[in-house]
Amino acid sequence: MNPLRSLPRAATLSLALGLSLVARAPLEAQTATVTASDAWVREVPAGRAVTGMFLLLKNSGATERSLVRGKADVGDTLELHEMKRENGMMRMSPVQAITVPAGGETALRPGGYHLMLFGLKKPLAVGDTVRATLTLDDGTQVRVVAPVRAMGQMP
Ligand SMILES: [Cu+2]
Repeated sequence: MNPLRSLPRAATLSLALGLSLVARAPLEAQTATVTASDAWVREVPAGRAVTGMFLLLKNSGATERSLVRGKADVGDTLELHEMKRENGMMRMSPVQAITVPAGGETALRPGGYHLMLFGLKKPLAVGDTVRATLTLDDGTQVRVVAPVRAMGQMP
């Protein structure tokens, strides 16, 4: 092989590879290391426009990730909440992020972290399904399909 001819070819090839890597970056960002499972939403009686969503977040990656926001198809707003005991009372408050440790998991469940759905367009009954999209701090998104469960039912 003539090295004088193959050199520019190699340069062209690596340029092409470089370009395709750049072009593919948004797709690779979609291969999130965080997945959601066991998702469910608490049943909402008529006259109430707020409910909670619960799920398990697992991080298979080597980097800690944080859930920073989300959106659900049934309501106007989705907030990240935390429920804590304060002076003997259970209080809930919004949090900026819910972290999922590298190689670990974070449970969102009644009495702890949860997602709060506000501005529900209609009551949610057992058998209904809620779809949500959660966004992580690296921009990746996790899609969630959550069945509605009865009020008192805990997983
Ligand atoms: Cu809440």
